[in-house]
Amino acid sequence: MAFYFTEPSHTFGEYLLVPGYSSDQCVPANVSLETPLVKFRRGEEPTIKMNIPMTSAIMQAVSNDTMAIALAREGGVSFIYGSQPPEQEAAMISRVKNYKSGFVSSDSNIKPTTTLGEVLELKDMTGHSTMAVTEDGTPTGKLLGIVTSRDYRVTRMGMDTPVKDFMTPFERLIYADANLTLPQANDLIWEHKLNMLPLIDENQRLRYMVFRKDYTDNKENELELIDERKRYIVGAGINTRDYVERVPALLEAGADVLCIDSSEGYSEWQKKTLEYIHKEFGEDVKVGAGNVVDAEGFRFLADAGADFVKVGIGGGSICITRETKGIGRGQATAVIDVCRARDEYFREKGVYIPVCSDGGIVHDYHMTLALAMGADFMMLGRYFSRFDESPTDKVKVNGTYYKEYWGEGSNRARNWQRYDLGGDRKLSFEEGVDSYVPYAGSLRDNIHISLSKIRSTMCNCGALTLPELRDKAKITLVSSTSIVEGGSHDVILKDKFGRD
Ligand code: RVP
Repeated sequence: MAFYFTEPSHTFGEYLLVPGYSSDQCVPANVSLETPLVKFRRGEEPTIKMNIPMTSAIMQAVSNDTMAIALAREGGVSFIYGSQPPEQEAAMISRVKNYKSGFVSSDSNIKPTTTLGEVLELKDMTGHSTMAVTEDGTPTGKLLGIVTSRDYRVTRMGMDTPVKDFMTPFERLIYADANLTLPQANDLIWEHKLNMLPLIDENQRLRYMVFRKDYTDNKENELELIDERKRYIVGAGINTRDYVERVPALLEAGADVLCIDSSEGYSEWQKKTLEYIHKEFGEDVKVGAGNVVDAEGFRFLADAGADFVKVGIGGGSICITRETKGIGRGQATAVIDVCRARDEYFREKGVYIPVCSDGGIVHDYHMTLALAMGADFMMLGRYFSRFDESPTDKVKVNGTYYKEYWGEGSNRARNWQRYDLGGDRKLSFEEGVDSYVPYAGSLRDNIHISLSKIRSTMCNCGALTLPELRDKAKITLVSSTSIVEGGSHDVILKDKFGRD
């Protein structure tokens, strides 16, 4: 006879936190959101920790190198999507690892023969008025001069005037060596009252530009997540099919952590993948696995060597797995069950395997609930897809901006490796949709608001760290009537007033 769980499947929206005692030390500024990313033994420290409990989803519409840099800057980790050829994924990893904060590659490049008319066109297109003049017009060509909007007067000069007649030539430029550190570059900018400092190599080839206007951005972010060589930490998605070829390429490019990306992870495929990687590349290569939704699935992946375990089936905003296949579990119930299994495993074996709650976060308070229920960190797709840094197009519909967001199991992504069970090597049916989400602006602005809500709620619960939140949280299920009570009710909102 089938096994029946005694408890129904619940999701985050069905729970609330009940406040606990807050001392006068319980203020948001004292809250730490530090959390382990990979497993560690009792009494030891994990080799990778995050400063905020957020990772971005292994999805085409979410995690590329731009997202990874922006998120690492705030203290979290992106997992670059694996549904692309290994060399392309490795190139994204390598761009993150080689990124130098504050050092910008030139995006407006001209030659001495470029005309004023072409300069103006380029300025309209990029929105940037500072342009590097290189011998061959490439971003890394020999630097011959700089053009800014102070170098020309549109009303007095012919549109066919060549750049070489009005640029500031190399001999009159203040420039510096590409090996300069950011603080040194900023000092030069201040000393010489420059708007931009070009950095060149020993052959006078342009490497980077450092802008005065970026100064406040360039100051170190105290939560940024960097390795021992001060490079941003980045993760990479892999699958259970081409790991023999993909994993070495990603490691070579500098990936700090890998994660097997699968809609259902309680399988021999995952065990084989984990075993192969750890045997071939050693235990120092960290690999997360999943997704599972119960204690049994967790135990299986823990024994197979997973460095963290990802939880969630069918809860993703773009996911239709539950509708198409009838498998899954309410995200809150799944997190609670798996976290209990993680704690048991820790008591028994002395090994702590972090749990990631993946998918289904709609409101910021869902994040706090996931953490209170035991998740060490979250993986978010829809949340990050709305920001400037996601790789998708921003579109305007009826005066409102949206970003595109599609599932890995949609016909658009066709990530069959994520869903394949050893069958036809193709996506036999869709498990995801193609959609729009409201555009929300920059990652930094949004993340700061979400994190300040988490810190504030933690203070209400009397917790200054995530382990303390798990210990102290008092959580209640809510009735459907009290959910209505939770929003504004029995008033007419002013922005609706007077409309039909
Ligand atoms: P959400 O944050 O609710 O948008 O969910 C993102 C998660 O949904 C991903 O991390 C992944 O686990 C899952 N996903 C991605 N594609 C699909 C699909 O096409 N069904 N699901």
